[in-house]
This record gives sequence, C-alpha cells and structure tokens, in this order.
Amino acid sequence: MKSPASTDLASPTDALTAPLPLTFHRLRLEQHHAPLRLLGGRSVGAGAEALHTPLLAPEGAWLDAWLGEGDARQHQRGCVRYVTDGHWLHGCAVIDESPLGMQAAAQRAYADLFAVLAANECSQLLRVWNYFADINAETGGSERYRQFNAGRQQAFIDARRSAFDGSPAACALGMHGGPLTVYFLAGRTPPVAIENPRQVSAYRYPDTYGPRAPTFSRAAVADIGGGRSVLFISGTASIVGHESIHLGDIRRQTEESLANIAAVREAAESRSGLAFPASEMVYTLYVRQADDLAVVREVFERAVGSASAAARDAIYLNADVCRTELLVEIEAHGFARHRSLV
Ligand code: 3EB
Repeated sequence: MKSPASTDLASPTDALTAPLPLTFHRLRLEQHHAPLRLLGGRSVGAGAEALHTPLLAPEGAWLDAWLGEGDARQHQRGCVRYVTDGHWLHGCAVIDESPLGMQAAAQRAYADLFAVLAANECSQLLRVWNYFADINAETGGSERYRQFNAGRQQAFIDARRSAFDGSPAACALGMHGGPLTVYFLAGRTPPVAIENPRQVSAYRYPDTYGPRAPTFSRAAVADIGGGRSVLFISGTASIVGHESIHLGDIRRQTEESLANIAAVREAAESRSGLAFPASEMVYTLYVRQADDLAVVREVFERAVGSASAAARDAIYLNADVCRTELLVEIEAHGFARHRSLV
C-alpha cells in the first residue's frame, strides 16, 4: 500500500485527490517537546518563540498547534519560515520594522508571504494572524496600524490577490514588544469568506479609519479533509456598522464583541449548512488593560457556559486592539463534521 508520506506531490492528479486531514490542538508546552507532525503555530506565555505580550490566563506556555499527516518539511524564503506537507502550509513572517518603517515592513512581509504561496501547491490563505508592537503609536504623522494597513493592502494588490471581497480571515493586535510577526495557514483550495450582517466589511471601512482599509474578511469556512470543516472567526470587537460603541465600558464591549461573533457564526452556519457550536470553539481573548480580565472572563464564560470546553480552553492575552477606544477583541475557530453522504 502506498503510504501517505510517499504521495507524489508533483503528480497532476494530486490536486484532485482529497487532502490528508489538518488537525488542531491547543497544547500546554512542556520543555523540549514539540508534537509529531507539527506544521507550526502560535505560542504564548514563556519561551523564545512566544508572542511578546503577557499571558493573563491560564498559567504556563501554550502552543496553538496545526498538525498535518503528510511528510512535513521546513523551508525559508525571504523573511518567511514555513512548513508544508503538500496538503497544508503553516508559515511565519518575521521582520524587524525599524529600518524600513511599518508600511514598507508590512508590504515586505506580505510580499514574501505571497511569494511562498505562489511557489507552493498550498497557495490559498485560510487565516492570517498579525502581531506587532506599539500598534496605536504615531510615527511620522500616522498611526502604526494605519501604516500597516497601507503596506498590507498594497502587497495584496501587487500579488493580484483580492484585497476586498474574499480576503482572508485575520486579526491584528498590538504586542508589548518584538518584531512584526505574521502567522499564516494555507491550503490547496480557497475558503469561503463570510461577512457579519451587523458590521460594515472592514475592507469597505470609510477613510476616517485610515487611507487604506484593513484587508480581512470577518470569517472563513474551509474544508480541512477527513470529512471536517473549520470556521475561522476573525478578531472581533465592539464595532457596529463601522463605529466603535460602548466607549470606556469593558462589560458592554465584551458583550457586543460576543454578539458580533454570534452573528458571524450564524452567517457561517447558514452559508455552509454546518453547525459550529459556540461552546466548542477555541477562543483567544485580547484584553487591553490587564485589570479588565475578571470582567471579560465573567461575561465570556456566561456566554459560552462556564463548564464548556470553550471556557476551559480559552486563552487571555494582554494586548492592544487596533483602535485606541477598543478594550477587547475576541477571535475563535471551531470544527464541524460533514453530514454523511451515505
Ligand atoms: C475591526 O473589526 C477590529 O486588521 O487584520 C479585527 C480583525 C481587527 C482583523 C486586521 C483588525 C484586523 O476592525 C480590528
């Protein structure tokens, strides 16, 4: 029998065959322990690779691990390190933005990311996670998040990728230090982009939020092999229409973020015909002020059920959200099994 690892990736029929499954585990990182068949992932808490921002809860060090089943190889191209098994690709662009400035650094990071995708069979972005320091700081008369948006959108246009409808699910958070770091997950077929009926699409925000709009969709659904699909819900905040609401009120901002997540989850369910229960999703909650942890946690646990897998597995990070008035941002992903065809 032909083993999965021996699949000839260059074969013309390969793209037509079902992919080997992609799986996910949120793992407590023990020292010197990386899971088998790790493609990559984001780590928080202790460790040289961890995001440069405090982990508020739970204690320890954690890895959001994306695992393949094929023969995975590590590669480097420009500022991107990536691992692919030919079915899935996880990468990370890391670039010190200080010599370039944020706009040029973002454009470079995304240009390198798209060069990786163009050179691989896994050319379709499923999800992007953007992290950089001082997101709300102004340099040269504009906010670093707005500079980032300009560089990111230009790179999408340069690579002839849609910078509007169909752009990938994403998040963008301010860390307390470290270089611009962009994690990404890609597959062989494009996901279905989902928008939130309660919100203006971010790529259509008016220019009061910056000359170039943020390039992301509110959510994406993708087949991940093995008869399962994933729903990625982008970073979600207390925004209705395009306006931030409940200024200064962490409780209501958390409730509104969860109402937005519920709306986008429902949109994804009706579009895909699949069920992604809120209580089984994997959440990361970004809290601007560490003091707000208790309120955010209380509201979140009431929404998903305090005894749920979601409450048990949630990660709370101290991070800055991309508008100064936003105090909390929540992202999530979850899985659904396809209905049997027999
Ligand atoms: C928002 O809805 C909040 O720039 O990639 C959320 C998710 C936000 C992704 C991004 C920004 C991004 O506009 C901020």
